[in-house]
Amino acid sequence: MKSTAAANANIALVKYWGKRDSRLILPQNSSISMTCDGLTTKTTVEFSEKYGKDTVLINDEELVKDERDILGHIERIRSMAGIKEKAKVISESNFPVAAGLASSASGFAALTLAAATAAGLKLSEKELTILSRQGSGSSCRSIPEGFVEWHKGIAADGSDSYAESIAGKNHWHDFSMIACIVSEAKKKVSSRAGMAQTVATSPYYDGWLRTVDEDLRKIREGILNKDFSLVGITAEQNCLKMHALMMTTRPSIIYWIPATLEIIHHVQAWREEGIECYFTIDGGPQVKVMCLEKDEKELNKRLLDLEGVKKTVLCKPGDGAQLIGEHLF
Ligand code: 2P0
Repeated sequence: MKSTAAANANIALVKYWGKRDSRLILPQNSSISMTCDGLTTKTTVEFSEKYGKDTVLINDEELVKDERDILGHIERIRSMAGIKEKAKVISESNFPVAAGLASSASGFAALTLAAATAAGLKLSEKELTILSRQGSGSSCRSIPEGFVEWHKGIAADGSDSYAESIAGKNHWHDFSMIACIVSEAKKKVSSRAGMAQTVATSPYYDGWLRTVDEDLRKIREGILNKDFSLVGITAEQNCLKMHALMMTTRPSIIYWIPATLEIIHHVQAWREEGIECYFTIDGGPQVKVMCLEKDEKELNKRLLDLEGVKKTVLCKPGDGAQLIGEHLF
């Protein structure tokens, strides 16, 4: 009753921002992301009678304040499997947690696969995405490989709200994403709270919903045809629309710091100079720069030369969640 899984974070090209059901975690709109090979979480789960309670260790820190309801997710899996044993969970990520680099996505995806397997459940990839979604929405997109669409679904029970790969990890190796870390501080407003506040108060939320299907269509077409300009322009615009929602929410949510804006301005200037690149930003200050492989080295060097950039991680379309043989305990 012990299993270990590895899952990569995913970065959305069309963002998930807003729920229609917060208990089942059902989104208002579909979203598309890339599963990123450089941002990985490994998680070992063991269910055993020898444990008197559930314990969770994330990056060497014991879970005290369970803000993401990780214990609720373990209980969900335990009750699906019909077992009683308590769990020991150890999880390690190779990138900063809780600063807007999709750590909850890779974390919940790895936890879901490891815990479901340790509990004896035999689930298809689609079933795993539905289960992981109930822990944290965007984590369902970290189960499949490469470029992934999370279909919002229409059923009230969430049975058709799942994620699937629309192009595998080898489909477009030329596509690169440079994740720039500009701050390792924990964010002040969680995505969960931020998106609820947005749906309730941003005057532009209707506009987001009216235009998101067009963004999804363009991103799908761009990925399938490997049309970098179409993907880049659409993803950057979609990111700016999401941040405009955040900024116009009451109270306003501004995740950007000066270094975020510094990168935005440089990306635009480099593009004018002829190096094609685009940015996207999630619920935090970090910026992910999209480019083609031929420009990756030069752009990475330029990004590292900027004062506010502490570190970069180069990402390619990566593997979906997988079981691995090496346990963390
Ligand atoms: C995304 N984000 O599509 C968007 C863009 C952040 C900005 O999905 O409440 O941690 O657990 O479903 O998945 C972050 O939201 O929220 C997120 P819950 P989650 O990647």
